[in-house]
Amino acid sequence: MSTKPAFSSLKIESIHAREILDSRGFPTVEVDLVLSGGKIANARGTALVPSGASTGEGEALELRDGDKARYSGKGVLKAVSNVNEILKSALVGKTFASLEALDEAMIALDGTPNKAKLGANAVLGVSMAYLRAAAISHEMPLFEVISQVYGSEGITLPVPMMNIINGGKHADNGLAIQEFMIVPRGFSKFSEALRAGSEIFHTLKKILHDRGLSTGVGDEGGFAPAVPGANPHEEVIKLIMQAIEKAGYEAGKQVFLAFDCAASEFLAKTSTKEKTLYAFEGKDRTASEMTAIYSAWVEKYPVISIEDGLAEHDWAGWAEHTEVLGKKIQLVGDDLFVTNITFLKQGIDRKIANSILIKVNQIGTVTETFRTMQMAKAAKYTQVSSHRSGETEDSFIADLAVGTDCGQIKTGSLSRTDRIAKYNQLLRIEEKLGSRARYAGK
Ligand code: 2PG
Ligand code: MG
Repeated sequence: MSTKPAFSSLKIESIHAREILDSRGFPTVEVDLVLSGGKIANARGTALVPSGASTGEGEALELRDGDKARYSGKGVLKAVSNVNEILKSALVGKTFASLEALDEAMIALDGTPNKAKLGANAVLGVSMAYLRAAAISHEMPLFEVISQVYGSEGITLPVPMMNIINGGKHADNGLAIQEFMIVPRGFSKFSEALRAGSEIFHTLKKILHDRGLSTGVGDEGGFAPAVPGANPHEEVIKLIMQAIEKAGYEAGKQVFLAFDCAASEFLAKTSTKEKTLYAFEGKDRTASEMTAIYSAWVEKYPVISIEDGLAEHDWAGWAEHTEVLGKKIQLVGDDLFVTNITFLKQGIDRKIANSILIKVNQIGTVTETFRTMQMAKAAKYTQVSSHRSGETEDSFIADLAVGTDCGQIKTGSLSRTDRIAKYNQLLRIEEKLGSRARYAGK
C-alpha cells in the first residue's frame, strides 16, 4: 500500500462552482477545484452535491435561494456564489497540510453550527472536489486516498442494500414505508451480488406486470406500485420474496431484506410531543405497536436491517425498539443521527440503534463524515454509506464505502444512471483490486 498522500505540497490554483440539476431535475451545486504541485501539473477534481427529500431536522443547512421565480425557490445561486466569491478568495493560492485543515478552515469561515451561512451544499462541494483533485494529483484512486486519510484497516467492496420498491416521500403510491430493499449478502464477489440484484429486480417487474400493477419507478429507481388491500406493506414483502425465488436465488441464505421506514414522515395527525403516534395501514399506532409489526416481519421473513423504524424525536420509542430488535437485526439511524457526532454520541450513550447511515451532505464536510464514522466504529455501530434521493452522476459514495471499509452501501435500485453510477464504480474498483478485492458479504 502506498504512503499517506502529502497534501502540503498541493496548492489550490482555482475553485469554480456552477448550478447544475440533480436526478429529480432540481438545482444542485457542482464544484471544480484545481491543484498544482502533485505528479500531475494541474489536477482538476469535480464534485456534484446530492440532495434529500425525507430530510432529518438536524441536518446541515442546504442553502436554496428561495426566489419563487426560479425553480420554485430551489435555485442554488447563493451557494454557488458563496463558493465563487467567499471560499474562492479565502482558499485559492493556499496549501493545506491535510483535508482536515481545509475543512476546518471552511467550518471557521462559515462560523455557524450547521453551515447556515455558506450552505452545506457549498462547503461539501469544495471538500469533495479537493479530495478528488488530491487523488488525481497523486495518481491514486479516490478510494485509496480515502482509505489513507481515514486510516482504515482494510479495503472492502460493500454489500449493497438495493431499494427495489419505493414508497413514502419518494413515490406517490400510498405506501408509508419509504424503501423496501434486497440485500444480496451471501455471495463471494460484489459483481455476483450485483447480478443477483439486477435479476431479481427484472423478475419483480414481470411479477408486477402480470398482477396488473404499475412498473413505473420512483425517485430511487425502484418500482412504485399502488398495492391494494388492508396490509399493502406485507403484500410488497411477499412480492419481493416471490421475485427472489423466481429469479433462482435463496432468500435467507443469499439474499436478505431491509427496510428504510423513514418513520418521521408518517406521523399521525393525532401525534403529540408527549405521545408519538404513527399513521400506518389505516390506524394510528404507538411506537410499541410499530415495533411489534416489525418484529412479526423479522420472525416471518429474512429481514436483517431496519432504518428509521421510528421517528427521529421518539427516543423513548427507540429505546424499546432497540431493546426488542437490536440483538436480532441491524437498526440504522438516519434522520435520527444525521451523520452528526453529537447525536450519535447521545445514541451510543443511551443504547439507541446499533448502526448509522452515512450521508456526506447531512454534515457538510468529508472530515466530519470521517469523524462520525470513526466514532461509530469505536462503539461497534455498523455503518452504511448512503446516497440521497436526489442524486447525480457523481459516484463519490462508492469510493467512500470501499475506502473506509464500512462494509455496506445504500444506493438505490437497479435502474436509473444516478443509482447505477455508484454500482458501476464499484465494478471498476473490484476489477482494479483484482485478487485484493474482498466482498464484505458472507
Ligand atoms: C433516506 C434517503 C436516501 P432522502 O431516507 O435514507 O434513501 O432519502 O435522501 O430523501 O433523505
Ligand atoms: Mg433514511
